[in-house]
Amino acid sequence: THSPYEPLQADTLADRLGGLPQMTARIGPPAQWRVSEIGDGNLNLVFIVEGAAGSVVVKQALPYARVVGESWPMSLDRSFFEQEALLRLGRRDPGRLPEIYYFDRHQAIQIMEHLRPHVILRKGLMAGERFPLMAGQLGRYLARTLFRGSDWAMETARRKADLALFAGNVELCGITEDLFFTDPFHDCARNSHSPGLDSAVAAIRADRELKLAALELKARFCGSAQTLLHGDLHTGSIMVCAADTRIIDAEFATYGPMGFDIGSLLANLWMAVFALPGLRPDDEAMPAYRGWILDTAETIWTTFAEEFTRLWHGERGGILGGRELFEDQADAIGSELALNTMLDGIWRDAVGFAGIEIHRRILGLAHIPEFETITDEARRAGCEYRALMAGRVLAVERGRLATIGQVRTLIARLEGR
Ligand code: SR1
Ligand code: MG
Repeated sequence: THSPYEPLQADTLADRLGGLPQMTARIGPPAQWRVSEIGDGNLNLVFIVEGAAGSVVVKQALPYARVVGESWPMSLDRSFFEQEALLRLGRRDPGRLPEIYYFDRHQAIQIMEHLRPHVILRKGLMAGERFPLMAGQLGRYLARTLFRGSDWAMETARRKADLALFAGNVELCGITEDLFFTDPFHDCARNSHSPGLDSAVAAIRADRELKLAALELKARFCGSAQTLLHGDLHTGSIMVCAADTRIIDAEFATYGPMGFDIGSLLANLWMAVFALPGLRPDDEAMPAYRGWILDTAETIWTTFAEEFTRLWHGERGGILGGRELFEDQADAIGSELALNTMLDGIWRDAVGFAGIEIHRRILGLAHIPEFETITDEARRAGCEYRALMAGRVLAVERGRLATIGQVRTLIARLEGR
């Protein structure tokens, strides 16, 4: 028997969790706990609990979408899928996720490592901070989790069981299907946009090529179960400091195409660049910082490709192992052709998904603070407009943008540089 689900509150948390050895062993007796609610995401409650001996983070799913309110009920099961995903992603790239100390499925409560001195990457970028090791760590994280969760690495029984398990995360997967690929491209009640974008929005809704690209990419997202994705890998799902990078918030985990996680992350870095002239119009350091963000995006992709190549040569052994076809006959060219075809496809998908992520963050339900906090409306609409134009090219011309250098040139052209 379980006590009925109840949301935690700062002033009830010590009573509710004070009996757990997983808490007291780490942070000391509940009488000395200080609790603050710090959640600013779209879905969950997040508390920092500090005690005499240390601190932890407590995350609890709400039975509705926090960003909208109780009118949008949302299953608590997402926290079970998040747990299952964190376990797998953590095994595939050890040390890159927070340590989980305790999970209560019925109350949808996770207790985890309090990452310090990390900050949310999105906030770090808005504050102009640099993180020298982050790009390499993220590139390797992407290659290891995406490769090791795929048919290139997993054997049949395990892979099919996982596929069936994560098929259960249907509600959150459905949210991604709608919020990314459909809502932004029609007049949906959940959408909003800056007033200065009215005519751009009308043009987007009449843009058949763009809507076809969104539909093709939606079909790719729904129909390609290449690997276990994080499923929401934007810069708010990454915590970072000078030495370390961690991935959090995996409740949108689903099987999908590898390029989805990569494209979501790159899009958020590119949007950070488009927002800079609005966020810091008079800052002389802005051009150099812009260059650092673009370099970071580039290093993430090149590190991903290098690490993916290393894993391909060293760890291929799953359903699609392919060694019988090439290496037994010493056909190195065949093997390299297969690898390059794979990397080309991942890149093309990533570019397309990045374009869609940009559109949904400016036109859909879930906006981002980089743009939202630009107080001058005209300036804000200008930044968003340039980002939308880039997003359109990324989505529609994803087959023609062969390198990340070409994306950099595109961004510079749209910014008038
Ligand atoms: C109703 S959920 C809206 C968005 O918030 C999450 O962080 C995901 O990005 C989702 O699309
Ligand atoms: Mg999140």
